[in-house]
Amino acid sequence: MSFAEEAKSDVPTLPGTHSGIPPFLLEKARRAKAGIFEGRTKPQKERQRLPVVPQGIERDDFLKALAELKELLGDGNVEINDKPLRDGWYMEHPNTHDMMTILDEEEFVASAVVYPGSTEEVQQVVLWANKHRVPIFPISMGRNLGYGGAAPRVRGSVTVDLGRRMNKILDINAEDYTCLVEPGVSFYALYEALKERGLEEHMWIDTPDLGGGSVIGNTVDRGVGYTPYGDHWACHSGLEVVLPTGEVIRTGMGALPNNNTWQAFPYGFGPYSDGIFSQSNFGIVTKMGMTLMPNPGGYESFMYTFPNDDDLAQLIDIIRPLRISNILENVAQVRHVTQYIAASGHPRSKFYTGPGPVPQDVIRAAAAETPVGDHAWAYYGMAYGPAHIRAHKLALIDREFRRIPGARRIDPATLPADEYFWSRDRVARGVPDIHELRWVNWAPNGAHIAFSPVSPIRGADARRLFALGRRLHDKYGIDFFPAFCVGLREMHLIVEIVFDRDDAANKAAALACLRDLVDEAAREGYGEYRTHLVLMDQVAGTYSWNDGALMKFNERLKDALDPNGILAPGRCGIWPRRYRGRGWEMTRESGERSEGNGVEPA
Ligand code: EUG
Repeated sequence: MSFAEEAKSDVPTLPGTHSGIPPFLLEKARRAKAGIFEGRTKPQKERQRLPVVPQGIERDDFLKALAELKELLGDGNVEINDKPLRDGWYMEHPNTHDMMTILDEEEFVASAVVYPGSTEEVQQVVLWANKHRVPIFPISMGRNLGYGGAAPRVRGSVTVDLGRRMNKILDINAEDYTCLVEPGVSFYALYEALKERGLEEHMWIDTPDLGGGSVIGNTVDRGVGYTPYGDHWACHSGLEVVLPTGEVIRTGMGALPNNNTWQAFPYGFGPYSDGIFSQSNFGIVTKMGMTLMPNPGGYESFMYTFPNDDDLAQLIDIIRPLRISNILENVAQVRHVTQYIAASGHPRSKFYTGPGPVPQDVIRAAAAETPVGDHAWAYYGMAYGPAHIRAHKLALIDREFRRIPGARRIDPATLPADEYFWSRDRVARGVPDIHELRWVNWAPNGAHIAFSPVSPIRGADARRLFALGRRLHDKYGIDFFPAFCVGLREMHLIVEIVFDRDDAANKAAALACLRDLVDEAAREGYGEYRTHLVLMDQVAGTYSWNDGALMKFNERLKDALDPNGILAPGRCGIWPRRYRGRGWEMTRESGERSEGNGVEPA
């Protein structure tokens, strides 16, 4: 397909394509696609000597091993990655590389992709990888965008695309409010399934800002959504996991044959094993249970704006007691006006063509022209329950928020249908959306990568992180998009850096800025809750208490569970024995090279 054909082809939909858009979002997705391809100039590069062979195996042996894999799973279920790397876009994303790469696109690149169709076939792939000492990298949907997408950490890994053939909703239990899903079930697909069964008024899902991700993938990476069930990991119950040596386990009650509580009681008996399968490389999750939320009997979004950057600290201190006592009930977002303007979907060049970050007076003038009006911060929240219960909570919130001079409650009735507020409204009641994609158009060939530190819900901390982010973004000439996602007793600050992935200088500045952000934040006691492939070693290195005791423990687990080091080596900074001490870690000093110097011979 040529670039022009790709731009013109229609957006794939559910249920025909497991990773497709639900029909109710199709028009919106078409417009998003048109906008993205309008701003795209990046050419496709010629490729050399394919497939990329992972270190530790000779080219001929590798090709023979791939032929054997085809015998095992069928010719059509193994694809060599020997075509030009096509970036696509959110709804038609590649499974071969990071479509938003901050390095050369050939760094985090797969040699081949395999499509298992069952847990047994995942076991076969794992046994094959052990036999040939080939690194494999499992993905569910591959939409972990901003954190590496579908890309493997080790160049030439074989991507195990679980989602393409393992995308069934195995159960929706309308009495217990639970479901059981396979890796290829997106938030879009789960929502559609509830609608199909006429259950969407009865029970809600919890969706991230964008709904195209895998429920399993997002949850095991400890992603966040915006209803009271926003902590996805806390809301899961029960895993089925293929271990790196090929055995299958079920965790929690799943270990009891004929049990009837796998999705209802997450712990079972004995050590709670699930934790080691989140943000790790200790197993491949092939099934997961998830709790669903009962319809609370009403809901009501609200939005407040605050006029000054400096209002942040007071606002966060007001939020803390309200959030901990559950007057503020959901994972809300406190967003800076710069990101609000970017979410208009217009490129940055519409507002400013000079060097460095867009000046704040330009941003503020643009905000003044919007239906929301001029502001520095906006709080997007939702109250749940019947009207009289909401009224009680909303009155308390109103009284508290108005202590900030210049605070304004925005009347939703004044906002047009395509205003960003309504996207937050849908997401906070579990209706997945695609609106959030708009700010990616801020840069031509727009890509994004996140800095995501955790902080207490305290004004002084918010102020410190905001100042740190602003200073380092200014240093590198980058626009600063902070959004605080407020959990129960902590908040995730999400800073997405938007860059032109065809502009080497822009990418280098973004990466240098991120490395400074991680280091300086760690010095002040802030650590990331999740990170991109390129930053995993650095972030893991900040969790260094007691001479790196936690990483030593993780390495012991890794070596015990995966003695040949085949499963996602390097993921979350955990390197198997075969790779250690050979320069595989990526740091500021290692520059942009993702590979080390060989692996220990088999
Ligand atoms: C977002 C939220 C995240 C994250 C990355 C991006 C949304 C940006 C709360 O977690 O990790 C608008």
